[in-house]
Amino acid sequence: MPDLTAVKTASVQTMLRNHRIELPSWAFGNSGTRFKVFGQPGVPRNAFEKADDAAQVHKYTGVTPSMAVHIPWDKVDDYAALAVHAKNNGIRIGTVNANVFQDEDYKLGSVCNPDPKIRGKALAHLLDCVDIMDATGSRDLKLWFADGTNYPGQDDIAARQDRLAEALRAVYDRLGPGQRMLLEYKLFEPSFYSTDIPDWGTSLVHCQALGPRAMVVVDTGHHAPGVNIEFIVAMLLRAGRLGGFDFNSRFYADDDLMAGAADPFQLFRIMHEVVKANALITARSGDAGVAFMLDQCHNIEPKIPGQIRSVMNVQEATAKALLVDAEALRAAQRSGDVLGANGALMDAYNTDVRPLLAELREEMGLARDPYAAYLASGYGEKIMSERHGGSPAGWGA
Ligand code: LRH
Ligand code: MN
Repeated sequence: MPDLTAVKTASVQTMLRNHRIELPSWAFGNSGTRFKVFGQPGVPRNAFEKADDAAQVHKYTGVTPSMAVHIPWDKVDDYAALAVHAKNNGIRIGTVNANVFQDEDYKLGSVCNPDPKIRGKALAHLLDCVDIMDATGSRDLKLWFADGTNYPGQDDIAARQDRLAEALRAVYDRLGPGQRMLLEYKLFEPSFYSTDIPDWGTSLVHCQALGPRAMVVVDTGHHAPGVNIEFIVAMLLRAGRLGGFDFNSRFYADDDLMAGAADPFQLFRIMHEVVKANALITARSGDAGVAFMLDQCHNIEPKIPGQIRSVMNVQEATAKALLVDAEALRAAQRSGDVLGANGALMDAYNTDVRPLLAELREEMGLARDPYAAYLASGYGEKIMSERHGGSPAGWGA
């Protein structure tokens, strides 16, 4: 059984207290599917209001001091002012996400497009995003490309990789000191025959060709059904190239549901690999370190409570991973005790860690249940009554 002695509990709580989870600005705006985007009352109208809502999640969870932005969804006239606004609300602007997947010109791709003019336009946007990082003090530039093809023969697979490598090199060489590039892969959608960065191997090959500050991002919704994601995590940690996670969950494809909602056991197995590799606590500056980010859409559920619940799900999976009796597990593994080894992991997974987390929050001066505390705060009602006029933020797709 997991060791729940005071000493062990205290060390687990110390790790959880210092664990950081980054929130996606776009989770606070309206989102949906190609069938319908259901608007919700009170959603933010701009990046400043998104930062206000993200600050609420940090106020009640204590572990989400940064908000990732997406350009142009979070375009503002003065990014330094946005960073100051975030700071005044107790958080900071985190990862900058580029967007070269919504402009009419990108129908046949952005940096992989056959047309050099369009590739130039896409590259200019990526370089603008590094300028924004300089203004916000962000460390990470996250790149996800929708680039791909829908029919065999539509374009040359290898030629598109050459175009991609050329653009990534130009961006990598523009990065300033302490800045990193996080390269995200995705199996399919919106392209349905080939995607130019479809899997971790393709992302890793490009990152290794670029240099030490190019890292792979694992979005938990971007794999084929049945893929063992924790195996990929273990491999990327071993290669020193796991730059971050886009946590969400799915039953079928890129559903972008709340992290841990569809498959809490998978999230636990992933965090077990992270904990085992001592990669949980990241140094904010410098190349190394895993960025734990949420990348979700609350299409039908309230946004801020959805984010709080997601953070709690990640904390619960992490707490269980921290409770794995590593010695017992290793001993069983080395002696070929299959059931003993699996049992050591399942004991931790089957441990109810909610009391341990509630106690930690109390020690941090927070409510034991951040979800209930937020609902009781009246903030949701306040923004619904205040935020009239202007256009609610969304994906603008
Ligand atoms: C692509 C993706 C990527 C983001 C977007 C919001 O599916 O996961 O991380 O840019 O969602
Ligand atoms: Mn993502």
